[in-house]
Amino acid sequence: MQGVVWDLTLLLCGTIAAVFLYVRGASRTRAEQAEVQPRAYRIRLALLLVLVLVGLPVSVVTLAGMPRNESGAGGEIVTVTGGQWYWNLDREQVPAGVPVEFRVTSVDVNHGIGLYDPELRLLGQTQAMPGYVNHLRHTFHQPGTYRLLCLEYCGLAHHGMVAELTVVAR
Ligand SMILES: [Cu+2]
Repeated sequence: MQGVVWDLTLLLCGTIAAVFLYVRGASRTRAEQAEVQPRAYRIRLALLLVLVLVGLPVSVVTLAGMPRNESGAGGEIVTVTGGQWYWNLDREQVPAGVPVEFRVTSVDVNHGIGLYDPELRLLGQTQAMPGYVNHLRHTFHQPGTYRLLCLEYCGLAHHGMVAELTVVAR
């Protein structure tokens, strides 16, 4: 998937660069505004239609697969405290098949906590903020070693903020 996104990014960057070069070349020839305006408005309308017709389905399809917070109450509770530069979990194991509620806070600056599966796919995220407790709920369906990584740059050793959580079969 990331390869496709990279190819699309290159294609779009190339298209934008080509448009810039075309506009730069075309700017050397002079024309009256009233003469070129209707055509420019037609192009603008066509681009808007393309954005709506392409952007809307792409948004619907891609957002459906995005991780989101589960709702509900009950289940296992994991208290997570972030600090420069560590995650402190009050337990290291949770059972599979049960909703888990992460209660997340920070002792110093804002951190972002990302919950990753064993293949490092993002399952959910929330902010770790001093003075607040944010809630992230997730039900683990597969046993394994999951990771919690900081998602918000918080200083020199931000990259080292990695904690592991073991999900065990019930
Ligand atoms: Cu960080």
